[in-house]
Amino acid sequence: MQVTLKVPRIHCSGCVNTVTTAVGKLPGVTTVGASEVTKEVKVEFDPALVSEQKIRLQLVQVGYPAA
Ligand SMILES: [Cu+2]
Repeated sequence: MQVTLKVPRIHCSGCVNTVTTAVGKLPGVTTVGASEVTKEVKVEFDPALVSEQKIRLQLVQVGYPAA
């Protein structure tokens, strides 16, 4: 399953690293693609192990809430 989230606070490659690391370490997340240009985070995940809600919660916890 794939979801694309808009994360307005991503503004540089440091933010991209923070977001990619935080979401990437969630069990069940297979791929994370973040961009400071589009301010989007594309996440591929196994819905049996993780949910969009958990991904959103993780983003909030590292200071990058999705819109
Ligand atoms: Cu930044």
